[in-house]
Amino acid sequence: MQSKYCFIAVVVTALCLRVEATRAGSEVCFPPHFTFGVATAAYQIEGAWNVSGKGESIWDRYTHTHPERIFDHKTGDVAADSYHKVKEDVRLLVELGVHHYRFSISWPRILPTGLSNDINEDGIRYYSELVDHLLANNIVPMVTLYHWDLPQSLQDLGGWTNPIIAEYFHDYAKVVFEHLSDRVKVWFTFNEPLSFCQEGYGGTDAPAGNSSGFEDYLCGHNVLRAHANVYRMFERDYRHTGGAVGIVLDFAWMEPASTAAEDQKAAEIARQFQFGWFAHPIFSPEGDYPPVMKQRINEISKRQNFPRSRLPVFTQEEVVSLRGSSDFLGLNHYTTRLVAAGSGKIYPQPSFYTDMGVVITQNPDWPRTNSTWLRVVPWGFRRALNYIRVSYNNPPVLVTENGVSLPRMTHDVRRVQYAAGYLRALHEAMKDGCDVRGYTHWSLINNFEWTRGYSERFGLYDVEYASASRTRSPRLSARYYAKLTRTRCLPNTWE
Ligand code: GBH
Repeated sequence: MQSKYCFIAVVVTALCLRVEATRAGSEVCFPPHFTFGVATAAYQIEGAWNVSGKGESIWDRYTHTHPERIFDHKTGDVAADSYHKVKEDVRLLVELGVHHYRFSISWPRILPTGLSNDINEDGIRYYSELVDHLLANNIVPMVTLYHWDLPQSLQDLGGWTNPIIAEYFHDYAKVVFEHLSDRVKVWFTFNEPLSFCQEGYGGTDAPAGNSSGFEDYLCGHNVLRAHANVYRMFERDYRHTGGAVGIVLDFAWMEPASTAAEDQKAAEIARQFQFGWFAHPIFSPEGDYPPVMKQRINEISKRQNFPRSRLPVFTQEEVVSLRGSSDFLGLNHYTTRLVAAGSGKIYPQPSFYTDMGVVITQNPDWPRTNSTWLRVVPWGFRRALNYIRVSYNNPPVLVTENGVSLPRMTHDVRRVQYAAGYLRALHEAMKDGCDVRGYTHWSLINNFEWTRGYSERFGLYDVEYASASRTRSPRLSARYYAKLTRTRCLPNTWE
């Protein structure tokens, strides 16, 4: 009799332990100092494009002069009107319980002509108040100095293709540090140089240089020089404020299309062209551009009858100054691509894609979203993070953007699933040994998605663009994210 009860007790205990174990096993929790936040960018949310002394940016000019290039002929003239709704936006951040907020400063709002001899005090006031509101609510401000809205007057001088811009960017950064470095401790120089150099100077984003394989490399070169200038200036004059400076790079994982050796090699070439272009000069021990990039562009330039490589060359001094010029890596990651070996055909016309010489696709079986370029592939995130760990000696990484666009809806279950899937992959990468310090969801609110206008919606909060007050309302994903920020564990349910 006794042994029978004993047996039952053992079974019950075993079952209980098992339930406990599965619960513990399914719990995905992040360390106590892991920081959760959301991100936005000035031109995408602020509006007030010509208010209180702000100068014209290249995106103002582009949307006004080329409405046909923007979905539905939209502009960021008013956008989500965040210039007038700072307090309300901070209230949303408080509701989300985020630990940090990543936003960008509009260069022409602070320096209307782009040059530091003429400072627009109202621009300083706007960002200074935003920082104060954040700090008053225990939210760490993280500031991007450049998220694509170059002062038009500097574009008139050639923008990022003119080497002088490295000095003007330095002067602009100094003005910002001078006014905000007492309160802002986390800085990013650039958001996604790959995107704005390649699509802005090599393609059809503003300023639409449309000169792939030429102006995109000039842009990248000057952006890197500008980054190093600012990092070294900060190190010298502002390190005592206790702040840190990094750069934000975008990295879609490049998966070989097959196990064939040529496809494996092609994928690595793609990683070097799309990520190494900016990561190698800063994060590799050798510095400078990736060897494969230098070699391919040099060779193809020669075959196209150019007297020298279309990829500019750094001086030894620049190589040294760039090497190690980032306290951490800001990583924007959304999706994964498949890479196969290319035909090797070389056209007389320069092109970034011919230089890279591979074929990039996506697997049609991967779930689609509302952005043609974005398919849901969480495992690619883990691979990208591990690639960074192995290639660049495990730098501290802050995920500065990750998110998904969906049709307009309040009950956005798929956004919750996207975030949960990518955060699980991130958690796995941390178990692999990747030094990831935080995660930032793109985006707080629906915003102006560049040439896609308002047709792609990434917000945890919806914005009613048809109303003058641009009413914000939380989606299911906002409620989910609020649970996550409070516990630092992935919620098991989203209701
Ligand atoms: C981020 O870039 C931006 O930093 C942010 O401003 C933006 O709002 C967010 O994405 C969401 O779009 O030629 O069709 O393949 C993400 C990276 C976006 C760069 C899409 C490449 C490819 C367009 N990329 N782009 S396509």
